[in-house]
Amino acid sequence: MSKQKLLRRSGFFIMAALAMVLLSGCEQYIVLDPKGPVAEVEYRMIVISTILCAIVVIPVLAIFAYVVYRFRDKPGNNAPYTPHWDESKVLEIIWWGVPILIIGILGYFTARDTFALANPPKTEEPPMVIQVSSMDWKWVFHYPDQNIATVNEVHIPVGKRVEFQVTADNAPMNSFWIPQIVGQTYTMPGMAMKLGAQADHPGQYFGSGANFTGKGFAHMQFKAIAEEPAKFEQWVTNVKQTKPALTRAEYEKLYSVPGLVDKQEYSSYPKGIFEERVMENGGDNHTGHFEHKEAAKGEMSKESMNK
Ligand SMILES: [Cu+2]
Repeated sequence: MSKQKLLRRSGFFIMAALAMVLLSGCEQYIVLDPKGPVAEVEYRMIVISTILCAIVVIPVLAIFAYVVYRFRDKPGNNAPYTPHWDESKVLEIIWWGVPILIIGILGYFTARDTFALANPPKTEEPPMVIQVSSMDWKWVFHYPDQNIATVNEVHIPVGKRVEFQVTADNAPMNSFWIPQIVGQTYTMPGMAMKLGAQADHPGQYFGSGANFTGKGFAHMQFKAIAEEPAKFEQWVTNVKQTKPALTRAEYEKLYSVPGLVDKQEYSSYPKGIFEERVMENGGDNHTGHFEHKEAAKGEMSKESMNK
């Protein structure tokens, strides 16, 4: 194959791949299809940063293509050869000014949204708390207000603020992620982190661990089911009436025996076991809801950590 043919052919493949990505729509890219206010802010950040990057990337690629074509070595090419220039005020201002401006804008939006999501506005109604433990290789959800628990499936009421408190139990660090509802937060043994979430549309959403944790990692997916508050309450009542209780012995088995389990629902669970496990594993609590273990404070004070 001649060089030109090869070039043309590879160009064709690149264009085809690009077209496939652009034309296939957003439905299969769930991060581009937010279903709640938190995911919407995150989606906006993706769009803003993509546009800002495009301001640099598109002209650079276009100039690159032009330079390669215009100044290629070819008999009879009369492109001027002027190697002895070193400074152009105009060009220097452009290629320092544009990136500085872009980083400034990007930094502003990133800082604004990150802080806004880390400290969500105080609402009159306290958020509903769901405590999440990642284990090898399953997700365990505790609902302290309802006193029920689920494994590998989480239910949340639509239109209500939910506070997820996340930790890893007897397992490596993982990352809790429901792309259409809330971005990732790391789950760590002995450490409780919190993140605010809300679903505005009923539906079943894909949830997953986004951090490699070993053999069963690929199966650590769960369904997040967002339903109208009345239906949510109905589900809670149903679980309370028809499902078995999660005993302490069974809970210990969940975190101490690595393996995959099916979806489970439990009418109750050992009260306070989430807090207890965080304390036992190190007691580094960032939720601001239960006490920080004295010994675990280290160099950070409780006040500074809860902020
Ligand atoms: Cu910490």
